[in-house]
Amino acid sequence: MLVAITRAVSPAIGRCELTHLARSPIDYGTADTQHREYERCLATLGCRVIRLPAEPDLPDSVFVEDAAVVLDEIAIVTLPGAASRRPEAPSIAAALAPHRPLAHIEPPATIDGGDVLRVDRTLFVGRSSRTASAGIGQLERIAGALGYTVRPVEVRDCLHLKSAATVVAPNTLLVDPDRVDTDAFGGLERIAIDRAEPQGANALRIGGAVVYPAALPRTRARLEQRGLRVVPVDVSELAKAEGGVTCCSLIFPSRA
Ligand code: CIR
Repeated sequence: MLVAITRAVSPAIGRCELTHLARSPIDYGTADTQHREYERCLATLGCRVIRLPAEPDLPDSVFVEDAAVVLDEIAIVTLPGAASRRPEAPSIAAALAPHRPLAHIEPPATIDGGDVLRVDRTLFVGRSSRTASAGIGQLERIAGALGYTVRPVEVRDCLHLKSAATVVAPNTLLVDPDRVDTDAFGGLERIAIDRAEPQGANALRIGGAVVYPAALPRTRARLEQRGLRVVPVDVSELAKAEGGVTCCSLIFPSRA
C-alpha cells in the first residue's frame, strides 16, 4: 500500500515564491478544486491519501515534496532553500514520524526535495538556487550510510532537478535536454519532452501509471507512444506558482 501525504492549498498561494515565471493572479478556488482532483487521482491509483490542513500563512505549503526526502529506511526532513518555506518542515516531520525514523538537514545547509530524484539506490541531486553543496554533502552522509549513492547534477533555467527530469518507468526518465545535461543519467533510458512544452519534464509515476499535466498533449503523446499509461490532471492554476505534479505529494510504501 502506498501512502501519499498532501496538504490543502493555502489561501495565501497568491504570495508564493517565484523564480522563473512572472507573477500572474492565482485563483484560490480553482487551485483548490484542481488540487482535490489531483488527490482523487492519487487515491484512484491506490494511494492512501493523508491530507494535512491548509496553512493560511505559508503560501507554498501545498508543495509538500520540498520539505522531505522519503527513503525506504528513513525520511530526511529538509531545510528548504527559500526562507519563507522553512516553517513548512516541522508539520511535515510530524506527519512522517509514524511512518519512518526521521533524519534532519541541519542549517546553514539547505536542500529542496524537488531537487532529489531517486532511481533505485541512486539519488540524483540538482544543484539549484535552493540546493547547494552543503545540503548535498549532508544528504550524502545520511543516505550514504544506508547504501545510497548520491550524484550531484547541474541544472539550468529551472527551479529544481525534477523540473528537468523525472522517472516515468523502470530505469526510464522523462527529460528536458535544455535544462539538464542528460549524460548525467548514463545507463538510464531517456525520453525527451517536446520542446514546445518547456514545463513538460515533471511527471509523477505511481505503479504502472504516469500522472501528467493535461495542458501538455505533445509530450503526453510521446509517453503514450512508448506504451505508458498516462493519467492527465489539470494543474494549470498550481503551475502559475511553479508547482508540478510531483511537488504536491510525498508518496512512499507504507510499512504498517
Ligand atoms: C517555490 O518556489 O518554492 C514554489 N512556488 C514552487 C515549488 C514547487 N516545488 C517543486 O517543484 N518541488
